[in-house]
Amino acid sequence: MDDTIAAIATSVGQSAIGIIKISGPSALSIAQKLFRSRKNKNILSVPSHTLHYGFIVNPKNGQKIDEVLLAVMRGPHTYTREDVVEINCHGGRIPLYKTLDLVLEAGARLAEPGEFTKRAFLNGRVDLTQAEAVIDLITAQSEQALHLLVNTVEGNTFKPIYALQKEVEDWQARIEAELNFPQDLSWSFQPQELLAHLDQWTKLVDTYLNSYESSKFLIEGMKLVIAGKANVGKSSLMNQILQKERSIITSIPGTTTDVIEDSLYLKGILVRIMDTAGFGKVKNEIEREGIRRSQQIISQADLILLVFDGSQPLDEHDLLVMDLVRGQQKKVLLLVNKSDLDIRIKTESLIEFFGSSTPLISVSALTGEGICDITRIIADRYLDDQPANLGLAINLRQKGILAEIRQSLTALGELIRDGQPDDQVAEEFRLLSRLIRQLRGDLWSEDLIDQIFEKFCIGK
Ligand SMILES: Nc1nc2c(ncn2[C@@H]2O[C@H](COP(=O)(O)OP(=O)(O)OP(=O)(O)O)[C@@H](O)[C@H]2O)c(=O)[nH]1
Ligand SMILES: [Mg+2]
Repeated sequence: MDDTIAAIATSVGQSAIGIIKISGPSALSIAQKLFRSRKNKNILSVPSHTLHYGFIVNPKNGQKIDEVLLAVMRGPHTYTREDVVEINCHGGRIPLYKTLDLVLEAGARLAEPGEFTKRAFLNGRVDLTQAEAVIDLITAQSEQALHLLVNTVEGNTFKPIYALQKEVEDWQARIEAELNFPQDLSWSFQPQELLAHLDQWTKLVDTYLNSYESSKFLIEGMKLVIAGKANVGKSSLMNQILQKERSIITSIPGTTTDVIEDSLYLKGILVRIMDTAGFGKVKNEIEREGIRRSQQIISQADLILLVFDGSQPLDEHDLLVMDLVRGQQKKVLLLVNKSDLDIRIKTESLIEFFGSSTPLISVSALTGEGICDITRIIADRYLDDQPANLGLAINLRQKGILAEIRQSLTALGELIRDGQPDDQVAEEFRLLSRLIRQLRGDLWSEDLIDQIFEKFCIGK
């Protein structure tokens, strides 16, 4: 980290301004080489956190490149804790890239994706969960997600878990002391006391784990896939839900050959809805590829709307999709379409196949009957407000570690109930405290850090 990095921090197109960010020990001296202040100020000696008007000038030939405002911020009170200069250029491709070129020629290195935030982490300004929340904040898909993530960026979301670490370490010390001086074959404290703590800790961790899915929807949106046999009315339902003519509908089976995507907001959450090619007798290469794509999209769904034609008994193609969907172990909403016609499907066999907790709605894409029920059930059953109310947003990495913490707590409970003070209990406590440190990023590996930060955009 002894080199100086630079990147364009805003998206490049046509905009009022565009910002080039420079961070590192030479940030100020690089700026000094390129910047001509109107009042002939020396950037190396201006006070920190000040803004200066002037021009970026090519030092080789004195040519003016752009009219800019230059922000000078000396470490450690900066995003990276290093010296930072931000050049506010005009927001076109040419002024931005030309200025960046000069910055690089003057001694900076082009930053990797996420490298500014990585430095903020490595320099101890933020912990890993805060850094991760920065990525999610940039891509967040709902206003609720924004509130949750700002909370994490500020460092509040995991405070209760970090507080738990202190308690865990106190107990660990106490237990290790007992093992070092075993006067007795039983604990010097009441096991009930520790069990009560374990219970409390488990409840806390469960609150986080239970928030994972809904907070994921808030941050990334929900992927809703409409699947089923050919000609059952998938595209008609897609259009009804969206209230627009998005997919092509015909009476010919195999009309939809590719995945058609659109989106809508339910409870302020982005729902990405995907219409797929129906399963049936494959007549050509196009349909075969369509079905392959349907299978692929089904495997990525958060919720599958599985559509049947209510006017026909189930046939082998329905069964094929049913098997495929059940095998995925995904959330499913069963839609029996064409309720305006005579119903010949046996809905009992569907319920038997998917279990009675899987919701089933009778709908008609032709008359619009039941369409409101689809969106209501999705909103009520799958998009709950819990994480927003609790202020919790957790990502997949954090969920993985929290699940391990949960397991470790269960294992500890069992060991304590078994009674004897032994080394295993101490070992489990050590594991617990290690896991919490991993969560916060006190323990990390190069690979993990690379994996996390490469998801960032350049300039962040
Ligand atoms: N009576 C009636 N007909 C419907 C209903 N929904 C769809 N249809 C008709 O069923 C046929 C197929 O509809 P689509 O929406 O194209 O069906 P699909 O499942 O997308 O078909 P593929 O794309 O071929 O897999 C069309 O003729 C629709 O008009 C309904 O609720 N009632
Ligand atoms: Mg279709």
